[in-house]
Amino acid sequence: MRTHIARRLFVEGLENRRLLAGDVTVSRSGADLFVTGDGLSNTISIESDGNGGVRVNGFSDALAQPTSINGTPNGSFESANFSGSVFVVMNGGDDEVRLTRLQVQAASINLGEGNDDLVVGLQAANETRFGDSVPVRLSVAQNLNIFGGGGDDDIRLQSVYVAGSSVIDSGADNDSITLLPGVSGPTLADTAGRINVNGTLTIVPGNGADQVTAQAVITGNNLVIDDAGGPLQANLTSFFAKGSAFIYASPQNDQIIIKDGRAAALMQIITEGGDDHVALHDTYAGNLNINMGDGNDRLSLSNTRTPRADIQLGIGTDRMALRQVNIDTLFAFGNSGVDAFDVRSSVIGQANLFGDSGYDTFQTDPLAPNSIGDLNLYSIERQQQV
Ligand SMILES: [Ca+2]
Ligand SMILES: [Ca+2]
Ligand SMILES: [Ca+2]
Repeated sequence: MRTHIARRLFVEGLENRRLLAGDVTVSRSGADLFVTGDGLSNTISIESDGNGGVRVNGFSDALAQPTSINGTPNGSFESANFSGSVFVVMNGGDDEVRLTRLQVQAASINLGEGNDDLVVGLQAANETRFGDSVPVRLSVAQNLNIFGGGGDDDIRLQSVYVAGSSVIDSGADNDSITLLPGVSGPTLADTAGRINVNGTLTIVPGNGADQVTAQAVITGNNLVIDDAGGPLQANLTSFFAKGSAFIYASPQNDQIIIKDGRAAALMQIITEGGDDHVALHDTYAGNLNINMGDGNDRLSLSNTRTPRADIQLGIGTDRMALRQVNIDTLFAFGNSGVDAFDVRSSVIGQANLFGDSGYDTFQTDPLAPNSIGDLNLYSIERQQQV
């Protein structure tokens, strides 16, 4: 039995060495481009030919094995006058894919199983794995959809414009989804560099320990992050959702850090169970709704403004810290467990704080006084000046 398995592995080993980076089938059908990888680890770039056409290049992988394009090792597929849609299915293997320097109708990229890497739009300047062509902004006239499938996927968008909506679903396992502005400017004011989705941007990090990093992202409608399971780490800097922002974490220990975030309508953050940490800095929401779920949670809001905040700290030993916030109407509910409500340098029209069961504390600092028009404390056993 053992020799049988050993022989089979040996034969597969030879096969893999010969065809390690596999073959990618590329074809043009009408206006559209179809790219299909095989079960091996393919490395390709899909980009402009610089002359109104499209080009797909194969590259050697990290083990110097060439990726064939339609049977030619490190070959190239070119097609003139391209402005249609791009459909990419990479299948199994650890694929490395880049889509850049194009204006397309719609784009759909399915990375399949394996630990895949995807770069959309601009790439970091020091990357050489896709050759030395200059990557630039990607424009999509309709929808951009990305599926990571199983495996630890690394999905990076940089300087991308989508006139429709976009779904980024990284599937199971430990994925990293990164949305960054162009190298020229790290802010929303950089209209050429930022990520701009005119409809709704939905990010689904799937099961596993996932990281979502976003900077300079603007959505014409909603920004949605909906994690299925496993701890979520989300760092969101300088985003503007012209609709609402919905951030749903998992029953594990999640961390959500927002700096300079803006949601015109509702910003809703639900972290479910686990010991979660949520921090909002320099942020505005038309309506702020935070539910920390059960577990020992920490919530901090600083320099944050909203007409109305509804906060649920859930069961457990929770801490809510407010610094220099401006809230017209605040409701915060501690639920059972020993909770602390720490409020400093804040302007609040009406603050309603419910301790519920447990020995709860309302903390203030005379050196950082608040202006609270109407303070209502319920089931809070202790008021403390720190
Ligand atoms: Ca593949
Ligand atoms: Ca794959
Ligand atoms: Ca995945």
